[in-house]
Amino acid sequence: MLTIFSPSHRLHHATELKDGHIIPCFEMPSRADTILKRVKDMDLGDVLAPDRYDVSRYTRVHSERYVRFLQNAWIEWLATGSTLDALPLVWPVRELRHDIEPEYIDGKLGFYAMDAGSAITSGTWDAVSASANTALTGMSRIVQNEKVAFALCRPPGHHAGAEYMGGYCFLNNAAIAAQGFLDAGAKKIAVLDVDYHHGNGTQGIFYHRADAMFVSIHGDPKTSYPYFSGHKDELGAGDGYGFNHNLPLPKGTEWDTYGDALDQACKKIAQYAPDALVISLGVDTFKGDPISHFLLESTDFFKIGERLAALNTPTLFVMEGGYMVDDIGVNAVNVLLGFEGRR
Ligand code: SP5
Ligand code: ZN
Repeated sequence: MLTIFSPSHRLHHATELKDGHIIPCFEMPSRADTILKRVKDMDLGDVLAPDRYDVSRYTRVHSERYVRFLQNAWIEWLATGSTLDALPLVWPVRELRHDIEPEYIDGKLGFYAMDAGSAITSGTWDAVSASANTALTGMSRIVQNEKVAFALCRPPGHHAGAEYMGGYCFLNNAAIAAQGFLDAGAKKIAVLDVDYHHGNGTQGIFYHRADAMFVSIHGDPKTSYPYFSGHKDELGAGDGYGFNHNLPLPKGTEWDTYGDALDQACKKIAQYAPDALVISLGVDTFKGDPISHFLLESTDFFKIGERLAALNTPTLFVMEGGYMVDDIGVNAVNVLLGFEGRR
C-alpha cells in the first residue's frame, strides 16, 4: 500500500488548555513521525511526497473567506504584537451575530473556531495545506487505479467544517479528498469515520448531499467531545436525508460492541455502493489513549482493516486522531496490515 507523507507537518506545533494550564497539544509532531516509522518498519510499501494543489481544491468544501482567514491569520496575529499561539477567546453562541465577519483578528478567531483546540502558529498554514495535499494525492493515485492508499495526514481534519476550525483540525482532509473523487468522476462517495470523536466537520460538509454518505462510530456526545453533534437522530437533511449515520457508543466500549457497530456501518456503506471509500482513521479508540474512552486493544485494529477490506471498494485511509504516541504507529498500521490480509 502506498503511503503519502509530508515532513511539513512539523511546521505546526501548538498549545492547548488543560486544567487551567497551557500545554503542548496532545496532537503533536511526534505522532506522524511515529506512524511513518512503523510504516517503514513493517514494509507497508512506498512512501511518496504529496503533489501541490491549488487552494481552489480546498474551497470545494470550505468557504473562500475561511480559507483566506487561515492563510492570513498568523500575519494578522503578529500585527497585534502577539508572538505566541493565536487562540480564540470569544465565540458567537446562540443569539449573538453570525452575519458579520469581524475585522479584527481576535474576533475572527472566535468567528471561525468551534473551540480553543486549534491554535494557529507561524507554520500552521504550510502544515495544513501540505496535509490536505497529502489526502488529495492519495485520492489522485486511487483515481489512477491504485486500490488503496494511506494519506498520513497531520494536522488531522474531521472536526473542521465548511467555515470553522476545531479539535486540532483546520482543513478537512477527508472531505477535500472525498470531493476530489466526485470531481474526478465518481458518482457516489462514502466517508467512514472511526476516530473516537464524532467527525462533526465532515458530517456538516455533506449533510445536505446524497452523493456523499457519512457514517461515524464514536464516543456518545452526551459524554464525549465534541458534545454538540454525533447523535443518532442526525440523519441528513433535504437531498441528504438518509445519507448520514451516527453510531454513538458509551465510554468503556470494547471490541465486541465496537465490532457490531462496525458491521452496521459496513452494511450501510455496502447498500450505498460507493465508487470509493474514504476512511477517517483515528486510533484514539485505543485503550491507552490519554484523551479518549474506548478500550480497543492493538490487535483489534487488524480486525477493523479486515472488515473494511471486505467492502471490496477502492479505499483511501486519511489519518485523523490518536494520542498514545508510543502505540499509534502500531495501531494505525495494524488497520492497514489487516486491510492487506497481513497480520
Ligand atoms: C482529531 C481529534 O481526535 N481531535 C480531538 C479533539 C479533542 N479535544 C478535546 C479533548 C478534551 C479532553 N480532555 C482532556 C482530559 C485529559 N484527562
Ligand atoms: Zn479523535
